[in-house]
Amino acid sequence: MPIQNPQRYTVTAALIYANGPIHIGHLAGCYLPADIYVRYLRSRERDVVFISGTDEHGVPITIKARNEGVTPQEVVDKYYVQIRDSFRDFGISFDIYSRTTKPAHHQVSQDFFTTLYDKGVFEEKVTEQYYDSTAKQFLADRYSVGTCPNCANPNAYGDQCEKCGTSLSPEELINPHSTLSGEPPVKRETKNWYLPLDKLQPAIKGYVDSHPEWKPNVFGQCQSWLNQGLHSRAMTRDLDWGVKVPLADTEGKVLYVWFDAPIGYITFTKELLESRGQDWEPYWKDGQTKLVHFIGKDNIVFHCIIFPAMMMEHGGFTLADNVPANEFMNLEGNKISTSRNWAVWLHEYLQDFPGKQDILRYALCANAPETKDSDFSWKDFQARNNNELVAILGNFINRAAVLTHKHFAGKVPARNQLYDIDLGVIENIRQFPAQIAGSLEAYRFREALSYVMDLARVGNKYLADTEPWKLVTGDPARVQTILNLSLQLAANLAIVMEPFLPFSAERLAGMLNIPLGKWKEAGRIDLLADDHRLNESFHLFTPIEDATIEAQGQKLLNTKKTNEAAAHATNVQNTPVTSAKPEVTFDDFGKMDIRVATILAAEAVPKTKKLLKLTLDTGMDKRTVVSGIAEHYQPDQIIGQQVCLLANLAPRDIKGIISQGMILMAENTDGSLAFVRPEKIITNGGTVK
Ligand code: B3M
Ligand code: ZN
Repeated sequence: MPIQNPQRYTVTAALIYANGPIHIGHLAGCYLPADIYVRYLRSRERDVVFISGTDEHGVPITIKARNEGVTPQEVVDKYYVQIRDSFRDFGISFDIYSRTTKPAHHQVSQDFFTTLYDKGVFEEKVTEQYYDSTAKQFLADRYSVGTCPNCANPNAYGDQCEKCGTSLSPEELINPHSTLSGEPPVKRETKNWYLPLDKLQPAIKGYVDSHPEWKPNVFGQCQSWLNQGLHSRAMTRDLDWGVKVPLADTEGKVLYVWFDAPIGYITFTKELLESRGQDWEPYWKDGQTKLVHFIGKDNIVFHCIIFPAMMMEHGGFTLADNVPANEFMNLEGNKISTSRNWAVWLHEYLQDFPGKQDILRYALCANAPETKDSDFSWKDFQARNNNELVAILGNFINRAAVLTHKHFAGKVPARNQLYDIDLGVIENIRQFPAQIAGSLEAYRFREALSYVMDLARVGNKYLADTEPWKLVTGDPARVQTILNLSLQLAANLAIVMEPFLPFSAERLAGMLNIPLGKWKEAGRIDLLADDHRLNESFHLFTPIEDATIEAQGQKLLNTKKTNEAAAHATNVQNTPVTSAKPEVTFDDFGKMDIRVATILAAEAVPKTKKLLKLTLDTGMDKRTVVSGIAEHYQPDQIIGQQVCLLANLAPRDIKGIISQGMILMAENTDGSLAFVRPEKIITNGGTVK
């Protein structure tokens, strides 16, 4: 059961591999919901730390380094900065964004390992592991790929199938091959330390079973793995990049990246609280702490099964209260893919839409893949902005502010007599914050956001129903009441929209000339005092033009074309080479003396249809060649053109003319002919080889 009335919260967001920039899928799947949750908790003035950073170990990093021809350190240094800055630019408000390559983290993970080792938790096993004898390297994790034994995905990695989420060992792959050499691996003995998940299964099951409130996708996946039966899993690897195994005689061995990475949450909490001069332990070791891991669905097994097992065996740690993993977000109907550049990259979005982070935050949250995969489309993005942010939220606030400036010199008018319609609005202002909070506490962020918009709709409807602009001369007292309540509602909106739209909430508070309030103030209708002066009004949101959206569509279309061209090129290369003629050696080819020559003269050979008699300048001599091209070229068409000549063909007598060589022609499938000639002018006699 979830912890009731926690004293503090430790909220983590997945430590993404520092091997590439981040895109909307990352934001929608993990970081945005985490940020919304944490901003809400801060607004509730709860004690919360928000922890994240980059995962800088493991095979995904070394593979990237290898592909780019740089060191792993260079890869992580580059992407750490880029990723950190993208998150900062989108207002993802981590308390710390650190890195697993820091020495402090190596120390914490080694200590953790040593504790488990000393307690006798690990099974020490010498096993045969896949080895690439060409690359001279063990094929840990993603270094081997093959077919998933669970779902038949042909591109499953040696540690996990990304299609069905199952965690794997390389030897479980069907038809494995090395990603280094492409060869099938051989086996070689090596020693590693295993976490006996099979033996720990009852304890893990007890933990998972005690959380039936977890999201169905998370709870269901865990149960399915438990039903299949857990296997013991190596916690060390034969690799040279990572946290060194803290045991004697373990040169060339590091901790498994999924052993050290989640410990990063602990290291970074420690780093944060030590920098604040506070004790970190309560955030991980106190039963009154609510630990929540935000992740994408491919990380569920590690956060719900392996990491809890490590923590249980270590002892003294609080286990996660919830792991609200999202499903995946697609882009315009296709899976987001880094390698195919099928993504909206955060840094590119900001170049195209400077200062418009909140629109993306809004569109991603409104369409978040909370219960099933969802799809991001630019049309939807435009509609969310134009029909919701502009037409509902922005429009309401603008009307209330503009009318106040116009009729009351920008000062909040006092309320007068209240009617049923006003009381209805007051009741809505009172109730909505609790409703929004309820959804947020239950990790239903889409629903929470829709309630925020519903509150803005209440404001819009209030203005539409009461039409204060028509009452300015006839009933100014009534206009005062309507505008007062509308502005109070706007001030409430600033508070409840802040977790979702932090940039706009700040700007709205600025327009209202108030500090951004805390959640406990929401629900009240005295957030703005009578006569309080507003600042200049402006449009919080502006419409996005069709042309802007079309430009984004075009960008994706270009990506698609590039991918198709690349796929085509790959297919062509992969077509097996077939030949109508027997194989020749290079020496066979080398016997041909092919030269560039220029046609000096050409005439038809009498009494033939096909033959032309050509005089050629071969650079070595002037010679006659008879060629069967009369049906394709007129003599005067070809004089002066360069051709390629097989110059050492034995002379032949053709219709009484001695032909000294042969012109090279390419033949089309329809039988038409074309000269094979150098692409630039070449001196006559130049060789073709
Ligand atoms: N680095 C996987 C990923 O980037 C992994 C997450 C670690 S969380 C502790 O998707
Ligand atoms: Zn699979």
